[in-house]
Amino acid sequence: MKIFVYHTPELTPTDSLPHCAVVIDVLRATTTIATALHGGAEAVQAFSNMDLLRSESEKWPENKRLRAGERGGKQLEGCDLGNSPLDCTPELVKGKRLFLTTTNGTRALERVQSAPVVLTAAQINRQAVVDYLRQKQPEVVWLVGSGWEGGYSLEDAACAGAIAGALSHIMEVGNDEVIAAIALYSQWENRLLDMFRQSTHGQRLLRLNCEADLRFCAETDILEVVPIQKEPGVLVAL
Ligand code: 3SL
Repeated sequence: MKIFVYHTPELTPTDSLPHCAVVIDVLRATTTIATALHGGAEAVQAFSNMDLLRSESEKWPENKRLRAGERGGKQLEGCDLGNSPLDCTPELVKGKRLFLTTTNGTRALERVQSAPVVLTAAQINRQAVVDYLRQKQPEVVWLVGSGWEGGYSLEDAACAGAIAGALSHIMEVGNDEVIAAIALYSQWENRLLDMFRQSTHGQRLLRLNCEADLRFCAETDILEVVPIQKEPGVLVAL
């Protein structure tokens, strides 16, 4: 298993695809996806574009759908939810499809949606994704950070390091970013919340009063769910 880390969708190669792509947006899209699926959502369908989300979700029965939209950390108008994982309670999401658009995470998913296997990972379901990779050992794996509007995100790089580090004895290093990500995670693994508070996106979320979200997103290995793409853009619990 050869692992590559790419920090943003923009840095991800366009002339090839891996056997398995793992999209990471710890703050907060992939944390929200894991939480919704763990809470019993039928699926999470990701869109980079709100208009498309609106038209596709119209085709779904009203009592079986939730629209979740975020830009710049804030809930989009016309949506039932923003992108807080804490809103995805089992009472709300059970049996429903979450139609989700976010600033970066859903764009990253779109970027690799043609890969034969697409998973999402966050700190909360890291071990479940590690176990999947350890068991399946896909030949080439890309860990794709969502970043922020084309730029690097500390928390996504750390989560990539957390995954790669746990597989270091059975993987081949694909690029230098893997080594850097492992080193980054080992520096912060016992102080992840501190790291999130210092990161630019963490600060943005704190300005929006999302301290509880930061705390939740910094929890490690608390959910045993592996979100996997079953058709382009549609993720279900494995
Ligand atoms: O960029 C994204 O996809 C979001 O996760 C950003 S936010 O945490 O909802 O602000």
